[in-house]
Amino acid sequence: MTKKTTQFRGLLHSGKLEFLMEAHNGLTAKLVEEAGFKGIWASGLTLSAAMGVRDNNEASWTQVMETVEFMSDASSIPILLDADTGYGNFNNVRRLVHKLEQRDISAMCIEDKVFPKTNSFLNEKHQMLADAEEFAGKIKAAKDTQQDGDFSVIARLEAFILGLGLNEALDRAHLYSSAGADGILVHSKLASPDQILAFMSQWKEDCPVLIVPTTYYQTPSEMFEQAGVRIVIWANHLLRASTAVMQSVASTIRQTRSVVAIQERIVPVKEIFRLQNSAELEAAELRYLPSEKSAPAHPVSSEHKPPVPAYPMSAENLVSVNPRHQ
Ligand code: SPV
Ligand code: MG
Repeated sequence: MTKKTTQFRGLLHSGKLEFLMEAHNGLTAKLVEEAGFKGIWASGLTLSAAMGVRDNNEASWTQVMETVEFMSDASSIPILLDADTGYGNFNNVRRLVHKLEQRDISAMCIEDKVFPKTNSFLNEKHQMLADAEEFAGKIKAAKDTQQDGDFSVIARLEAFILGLGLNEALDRAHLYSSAGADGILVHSKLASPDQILAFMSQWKEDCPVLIVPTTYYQTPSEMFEQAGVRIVIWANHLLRASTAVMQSVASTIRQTRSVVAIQERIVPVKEIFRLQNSAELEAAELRYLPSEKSAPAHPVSSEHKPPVPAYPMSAENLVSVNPRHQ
């Protein structure tokens, strides 16, 4: 099996347009992989939203790390972590890279803003750009720290987000690329792809460009491909999709005092068991738990017997009830 870091590097340099899909926990990481995507964007926005906090570094970096570890365990495709500003200065970035490598996270993206960051789509007044040299130092520190040559460090340009022009964006991109960045994420919050296309027309370096077309989503992907973009990131769509469904389902159940109306719209419990790979545990139980033959010689007294369920357990709701596991 190709290392995840090598898989991610393969996406950066495949020579065609590739796509990353957002995930924010182990379950969504698995769904992204099952949908056929070749990589995952661990979005700061959706990780924090799923934790019930704001995208302002309210979740600590170790809390983020814990979640991406679940995501990595639940999937076999590479993860690009949206690591905000790197959670501090170059020294925090060094420790971050060390910890990401331990958790088999293939790549991280850091943005040239000041900690604590504010989501790029929120109030422009609260966005503060980092000093370019200081940010380049973080990139260098990350590249010097990584042990796996294929771990990737993506530098994210926030110049357009702050209303600065193409020259500022290009100057910074050249600086970050010469500091060792493996890719440049150009962010824009316009409804049109104009800033991205203008950047691409001037970008001649052999350093792949990534984009996040959340606001200019109507642009056909072919246009990005023709412009030379290497990776498109669908940054928040699973969280937004599930939020819409959860709001509607919760409200219907509350209003009808029943789940009948939504039963057909939700997955059966056995689908959740499949996603959790419960079958593997069943097989492991047969292998590792004592067999029926080696059960205790003295029968268990009736007062210790498990209670008989008061309702019929349908196969729809339960994979099995294994008495040896009770
Ligand atoms: C994220 O998904 O957290 C991003 C992209 O950083 S954005 O929300 O557009 O800033
Ligand atoms: Mg983010």
